Amino acid sequence: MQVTDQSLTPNLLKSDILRHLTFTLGKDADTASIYDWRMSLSYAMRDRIMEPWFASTRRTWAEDRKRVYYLSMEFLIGRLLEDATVNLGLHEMAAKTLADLGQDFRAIIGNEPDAALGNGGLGRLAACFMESMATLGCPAYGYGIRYEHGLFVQRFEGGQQVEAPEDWLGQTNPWEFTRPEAAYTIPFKGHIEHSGGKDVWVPGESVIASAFDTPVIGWQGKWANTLRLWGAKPTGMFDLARFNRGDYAAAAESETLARTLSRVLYPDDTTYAGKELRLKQEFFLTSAALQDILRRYLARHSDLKALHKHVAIQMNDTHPAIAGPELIRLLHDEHGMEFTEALETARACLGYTNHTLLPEALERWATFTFGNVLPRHMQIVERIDHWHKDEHHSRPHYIGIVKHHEVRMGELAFVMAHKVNGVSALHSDLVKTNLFPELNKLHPGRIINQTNGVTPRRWLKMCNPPLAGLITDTIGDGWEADLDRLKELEPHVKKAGFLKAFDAAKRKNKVALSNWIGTECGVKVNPDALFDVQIKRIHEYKRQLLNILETIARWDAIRQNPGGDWVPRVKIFGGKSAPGYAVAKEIIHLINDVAEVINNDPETGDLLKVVYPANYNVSMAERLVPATDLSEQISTAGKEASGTGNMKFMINGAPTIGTLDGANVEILQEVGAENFFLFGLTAEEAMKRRQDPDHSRHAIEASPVLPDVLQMIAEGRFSPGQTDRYHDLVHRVWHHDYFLVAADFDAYLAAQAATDAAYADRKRWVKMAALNTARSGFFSSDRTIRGYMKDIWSVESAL
Ligand code: 26V
Repeated sequence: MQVTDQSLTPNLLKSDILRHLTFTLGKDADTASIYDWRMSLSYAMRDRIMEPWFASTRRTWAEDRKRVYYLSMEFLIGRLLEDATVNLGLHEMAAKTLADLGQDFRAIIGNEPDAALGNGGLGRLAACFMESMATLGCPAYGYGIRYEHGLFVQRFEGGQQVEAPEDWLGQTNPWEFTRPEAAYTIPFKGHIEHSGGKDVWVPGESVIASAFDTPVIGWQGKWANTLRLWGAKPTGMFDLARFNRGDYAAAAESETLARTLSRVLYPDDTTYAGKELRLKQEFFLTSAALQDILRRYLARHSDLKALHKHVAIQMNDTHPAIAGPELIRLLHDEHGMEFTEALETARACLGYTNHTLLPEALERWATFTFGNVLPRHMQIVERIDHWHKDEHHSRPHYIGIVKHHEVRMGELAFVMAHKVNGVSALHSDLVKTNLFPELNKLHPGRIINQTNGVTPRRWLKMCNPPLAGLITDTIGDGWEADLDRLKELEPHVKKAGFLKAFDAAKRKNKVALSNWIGTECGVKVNPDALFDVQIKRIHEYKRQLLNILETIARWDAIRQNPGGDWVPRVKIFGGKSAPGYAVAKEIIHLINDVAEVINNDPETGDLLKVVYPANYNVSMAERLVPATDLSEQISTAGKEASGTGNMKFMINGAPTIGTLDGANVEILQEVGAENFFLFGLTAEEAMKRRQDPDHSRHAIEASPVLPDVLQMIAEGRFSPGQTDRYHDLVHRVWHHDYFLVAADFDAYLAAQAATDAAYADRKRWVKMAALNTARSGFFSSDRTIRGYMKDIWSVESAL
């Protein structure tokens, strides 16, 4: 197998780039734009991926290896060019070659659009998993949708979020290969006919799913897998007969459906909306993937009963949970397998990962919608439900897949999977005890844990060259694919020289970020201030509100005592709200309003700044994470399934201020309590606290600070042009504080005071930061994928 390409010399790379510039882009070096250079470099890198890609595919076929199929409605992959140069071991050579050609490498990297085919954590996890599977030599395909428009672009107008369409495919995408030969018909609607003792689905409409392949190259180019994204196309010529009858709109139905199906990513990851188009997208992805999987299997095998020995299918949340009924339909209706056997075969192939406990995000489809869009699947779901009830006579009457005229996708996924997993230790426990307690009793051992991870190639090697360089200088190379080796940094954490170098690496990143903030936000920040960062989707449970309330309290305290021994701080926020999530949008408005007042206050000056760069995305995270001093992970305990941003910060040497929620629990365990700023109610205490109907009023009245902070907001101190702007928001904190902002406020303030004290002691802080990096090895997604391979997929590495 290919390791880093040794045959490529700087001269060869240069001629590759120039050849692509001439023959692929049709441009002369004198007139080439930054786009042309970026495309030429991308093609030159892509050329180097082909050999390992083909070799991996050939090996998998030749050795008849079991393959993993990762089904996900989201792949938040971000930019691919720099990642490719890093994994091919060509980063330095590429940078130098472009410099020789008189080009700015960083600017070329920055010219690539950020592929935002996802909302947040779930989609980014899928992207990290793809990279880790390639690194580990796990034969795998990712299956998703080739959305023409990714997650919307966020702007602020008067401090409020405004959404604009994203257009990543507006320019040619150099990483994808069109595969017109891989195309499947995806049927919808219609009715069921009974003929020959069988139920036969007569679809009312259909589209074609057509494949676009992107190679995913692992570390050192030893293995490459495929991310196969489906685009929708009309089934053929439009209906000429209907057109001739003057029925123009109906004649173009397939065309309209095809246009809309893969047009845009659903931007709401907070509430399940029950929209028919979303259900159609889910079936479109799932059916195309399963048809492709069976075609590939049947090319070499004939016994469909042995499918599970060769095929492992992972459902990323319930979004592709129609995979259960669809695989049964394909096996039973199309290939004649007996129903129960089809069900058991499907279940042996399928795994289900749960990513949220929030009831409003759990998918449930009205049987009316479900039966209308997928009439045959409605029958199959009912049959699965009856079969399950018959198998388990002790199943309580209130448990079922179809209940109250709804199809519950969580229950469906659970029943149709041989393994169900949560994404952190705490979350998996809650999946057992709170989400599926009865199903867990009926199927002991089915629910397991696989704590999330992130790829250290992108989230350390690539995004943080100063720290990555220091690590290599200190413990040698090899840590990139064996992150536990970061432990070897521990003995060095005692040495002044190492700590000085660690501090210098962080400071370099902070200076770079300060400059960027200056241009991007027009705010001058002091790189020696404590950079306190909260970046993630805006959601009430993530409690950006708690953070901004503390910011106001801090501002007020500095003004009360301007001569105090304050630690200068920069509060950095980033994140988008779902377009229809009014409360989240209010919080965004408040943060921007508070920033406006604080940043223009000469009394507090450099002691406190608040910045909120618009349009947070993967590339912005790559800039912010390495420059962060303090990682904000302050969700209401029991609500954040895992978090993965928390891990990125830890790896990059930022201690956490956080609650006992999601993977924070495991971060705390790994790093030790003395290197983590813990505060707040536990999940259990939070549930108890809510039983007091007046919990927020009690908490506010008991707090020496919170009443004043809320009063300032309510009076319009931050919205002088509209003093009642935040009346509703303040009222909610007083009376409907489900996420316990008030209850945790004083504890958060105290924890923040502890961060000031720790930061003021330079040596102590740098040591803490370094220990965070040294003890972060567990959070590599390589570790996570090894767990899935062993416990869920039963698949071996090909390396
Ligand atoms: C939910 C929904 C609801 C219905 C319609 C569209 C839609 C799209 C996405 C989602 C995803 C919500 C679940 C999610 O993103 N969970 C996050 O998963 C991360 C990876 O496991 C984890 O780290 C985060 O804690 C968790 O919030």
